[in-house]
Amino acid sequence: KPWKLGRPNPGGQLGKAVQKRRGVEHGPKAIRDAGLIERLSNLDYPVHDFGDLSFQNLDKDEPYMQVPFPRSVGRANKLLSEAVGSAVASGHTTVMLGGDHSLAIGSVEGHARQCPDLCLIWVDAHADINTPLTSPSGNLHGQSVAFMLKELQNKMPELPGFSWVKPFLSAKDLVYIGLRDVDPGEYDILKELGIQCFTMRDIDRLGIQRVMEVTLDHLLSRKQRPIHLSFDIDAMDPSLAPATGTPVNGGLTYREGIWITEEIHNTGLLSVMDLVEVNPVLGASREAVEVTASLAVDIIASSLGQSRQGGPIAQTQTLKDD
Ligand code: 5AB
Ligand code: MN
Ligand code: MN
Ligand code: MN
Repeated sequence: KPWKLGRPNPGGQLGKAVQKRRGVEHGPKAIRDAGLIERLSNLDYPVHDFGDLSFQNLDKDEPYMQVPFPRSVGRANKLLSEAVGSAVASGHTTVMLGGDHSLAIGSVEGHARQCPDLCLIWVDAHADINTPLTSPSGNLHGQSVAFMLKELQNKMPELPGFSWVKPFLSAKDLVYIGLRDVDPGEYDILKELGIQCFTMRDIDRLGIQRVMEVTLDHLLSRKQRPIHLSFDIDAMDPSLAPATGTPVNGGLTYREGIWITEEIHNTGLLSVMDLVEVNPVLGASREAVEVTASLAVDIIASSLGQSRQGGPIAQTQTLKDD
């Protein structure tokens, strides 16, 4: 199966509240410069790079409540939704590079239009499930999941620019991995909806192998269906991924990150993945940017079948079973 790569980027337009965080729109270039296409080509699949989508900042895009530039971000996500939808429709496993995590709204929505029964694995230090009413910052990259969930429909105000997004995902079809910085309003939503969450504490307690076993069982035991993996690089420990906007100490180790992606690959059901929040402007040095981008390449390659054991992972497991 060939892959399509899209690389959209509404990061820089998120306005005053996050102006110091500018630069996330350069994430895709950093990931490409770290050798993504070559690495995926080594996996023996045809790779199609569809280049960047280009997004415009709309004039007179006044904040709605605290949310800056809602119309521009809404429009960018609509374009992205269409791009991801058509890549999926033509049978490709699709990788979306960000940019900030608000892009998951378009990416998952476009995927869900083609695959209404998809499930979502959200790997992140943050839950990104604030509504515009609970958000402490107003920032849309902390609200993406709230736009998707059917159960939150009556808690979401009509945000200008987002009228095209109708909630499409049930709380039971979502699992979080890596959480360690959850806002009070988010905590209430996660509890009320009974969403399956594996915080860093759960990973310490259970081990990553068990976490993935329960995750995949929760999502796939009733039926096999397409997986959307939304991977925020800040899920990884800041020592491994320093060039990102909202680093939080005590994140995933390199091996935990790779284990998660190998297990997802092994299902054979990965359909779309997002890799977001690499911000080259925030790296303290060139080296900091390079390690972050090269980690992103490792995570994507592992999700798409790069093995630590030589051959394809699934094949090596068969050998072991013999
Ligand atoms: B990210 C915070 N919860 O809503 C908020 O990086 C941070 O996509 C959100 O996970 C972080 O502003 C968003 C405080
Ligand atoms: Mn995120
Ligand atoms: Mn995050
Ligand atoms: Mn962010």
